[in-house]
Amino acid sequence: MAVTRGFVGKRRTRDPRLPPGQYDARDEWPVLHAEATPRLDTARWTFTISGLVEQETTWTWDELRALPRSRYEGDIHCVTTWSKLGMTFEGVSVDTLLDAARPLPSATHVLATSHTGYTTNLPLADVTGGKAWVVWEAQGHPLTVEHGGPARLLVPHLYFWKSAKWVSGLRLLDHDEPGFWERNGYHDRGDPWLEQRYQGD
Ligand SMILES: Nc1nc2c(c(=O)[nH]1)N[C@H]1C(S)=C(S)[C@@H](COP(=O)(O)O)O[C@H]1N2
Ligand SMILES: [Mo]
Repeated sequence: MAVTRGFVGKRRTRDPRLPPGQYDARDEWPVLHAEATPRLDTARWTFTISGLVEQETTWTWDELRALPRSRYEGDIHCVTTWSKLGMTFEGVSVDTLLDAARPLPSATHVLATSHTGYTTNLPLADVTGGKAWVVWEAQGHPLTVEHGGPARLLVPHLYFWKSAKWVSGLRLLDHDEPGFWERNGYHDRGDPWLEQRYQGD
């Protein structure tokens, strides 16, 4: 019956928000990390922007949370093929942090670091212009420790391994320096719409 076929066809339509090769994880939010989950005390937690900046700057937990808030509403995409659509994160825009530290003209890349030693590299252009955040809330609740709490980097237009959990800072560099997964075969940039999963993609 035509009506039934139409209905089935519609149900099988791929959500246009899903990049190629990705599926919608719906109610599930997988937890993925390489290292042991750390226990970080917000009383001693800091976030530092260092390297090629006019003013190396460190924020305490309270100082970070006193900055103007910024929200991301949208999708995230893990290279292991799950995506989550319509997520809400809150924190501070990386632009606000860089405005304080003032990158030197020679800065072209950043290396994001974590309190655990995890690293990931990004072109400076991928963390400026409203494309990246340091977030401490997800779905209206404080970020859980499994998902990187107290705070993580969020760079949602790239595969999620760029969103360093337990983030400790950004180091500005005049060259690209591969991070943890990038040294282990993942792509340097990781654009999910171009399926930049592995080196050479
Ligand atoms: N510190 C740290 N951050 C990390 C990782 C990691 O191993 N260590 N893995 C990345 C990868 S591959 C993914 S998919 C996401 C997973 O975040 P989630 O556990 O909140 O879903 O964290 C990213 N950030
Ligand atoms: Mo991932």
